[in-house]
Amino acid sequence: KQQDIAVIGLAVMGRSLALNMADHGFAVAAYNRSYAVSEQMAKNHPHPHIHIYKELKDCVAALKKPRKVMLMVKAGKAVDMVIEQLVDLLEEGDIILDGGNSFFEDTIRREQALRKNGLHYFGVGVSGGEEGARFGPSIMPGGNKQAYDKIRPILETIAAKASDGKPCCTYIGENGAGHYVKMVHNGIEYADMQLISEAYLQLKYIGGYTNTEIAKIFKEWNAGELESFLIRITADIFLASDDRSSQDLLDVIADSAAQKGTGRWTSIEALKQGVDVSMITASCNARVMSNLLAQRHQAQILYPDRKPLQRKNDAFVETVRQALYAGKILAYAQGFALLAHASSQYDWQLALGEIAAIFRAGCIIQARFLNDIQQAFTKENPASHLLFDPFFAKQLQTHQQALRDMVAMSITQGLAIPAMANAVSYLDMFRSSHSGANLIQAQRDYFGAHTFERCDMSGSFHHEWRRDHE
Ligand code: NBP
Repeated sequence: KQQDIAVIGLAVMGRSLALNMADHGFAVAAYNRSYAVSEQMAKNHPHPHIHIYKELKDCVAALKKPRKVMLMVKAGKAVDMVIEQLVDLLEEGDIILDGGNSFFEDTIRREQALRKNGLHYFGVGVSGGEEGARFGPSIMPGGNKQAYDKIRPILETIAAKASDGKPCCTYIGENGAGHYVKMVHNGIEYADMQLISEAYLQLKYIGGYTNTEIAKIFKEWNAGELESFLIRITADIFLASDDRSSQDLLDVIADSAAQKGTGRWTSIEALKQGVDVSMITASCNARVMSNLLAQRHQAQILYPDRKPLQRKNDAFVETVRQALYAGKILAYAQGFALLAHASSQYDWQLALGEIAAIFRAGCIIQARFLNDIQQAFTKENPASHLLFDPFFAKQLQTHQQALRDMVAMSITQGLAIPAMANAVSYLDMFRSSHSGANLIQAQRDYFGAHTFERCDMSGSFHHEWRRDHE
């Protein structure tokens, strides 16, 4: 029997995706560079629809035409190495899909190169970790639109299904669009996680709540407008106890966070595009600073912590909740603003509403309020920015005071809340009638004759500043 699709790379993600495809009845040809990994998979996860091949050429030869080969190998040069091997084994019209976290510029380059060989190349963002890949991820495919129809049945079948039954997979755009959207998804994920950890610090060090109490608070939050995968798993995290000590597990986990790079890519890309994603950047920096454990320890002596306050009451918890929700709206608004800008920059015609829709299940940032974002961007004449949408404008009008209060309280208390602080600054820059840029223009003209524009007449002006103070 001929195989429907090949999965190359059988580490955690490839294995899970292959099993997911096989569960849905697709015949999967599976291959891993190190055969021992393949054997391990055959032993631990045998499946009647998965056929394992020792040689890549045999794996490819077993495929129905046009052949579909999905790469789930480490992002970077491994992808180029596998493509190089595949080029000789594939023929015109065949399709390579890269399901890893590849940098979108690499995807643009690879798509262009393979097009010359008559091959279709899809950069496919896959979110949801192992669990998502195994039982239904959110999938963001970018590549040739006509060729999408050939891979659509497989991708849409294995994708997560949102509450309305729709698959969390949709054609995103040409070349690197899918990986771009995945990158921004991860950037938003960074900001969302940072906001949640700031709310945790506030509940603990201003509110004086215990982990068990915070778990209960998060459970309650998850029944309302904050409902999301991240809030749900965080509630569980507060309840886990350490089996090596009698402490809560969270309290023995080292306070220093790692990063693999997709958040940083988002931040660098946004700077290049001239789009403000300050909350994502702040979240990357928070992880960077968290790693300076020795320095932080030393600085503690010079600048000690304030004594935790005991603001334990329901009104305080509600203020934290509203601050978190307002922060979350602003973080997603920044991410979607970057997508909107990139869409025209790269000529991708990104459908922001569709993108919000496929984030509703399967992925790490899945959240109830993505339904509202979807609606905001799919209505007739959608707003140019999420903060102009009437629903979100109303939400922020009612919740922004809580965000300001929590930022002020945290700063007074000496708690690091970079995402929330940047959320307030972003909102204030966004809505400000006086940004201070008039003074900056004057300074630029003073020292560099950069010229300035006037409010009352058009044209470009220069002033001989030095004379004023001589
Ligand atoms: P890894 O990113 O750890 O990659 C391991 C796989 O790459 C193995 O199959 C390995 O084969 C293969 N590989 C390497 Br390394 N170099 C190779 C080469 N030169 N030629 C052929 N194969 C090579 O696996 P993963 O964690 O399953 O992730 C796969 C992709 O999915 C990555 O891009 C990752 O960023 C992305 N992703 C991961 C997650 C997650 O939660 N883990 C979520 C979303 C996306 P070997 O066994 O022979 O070394």
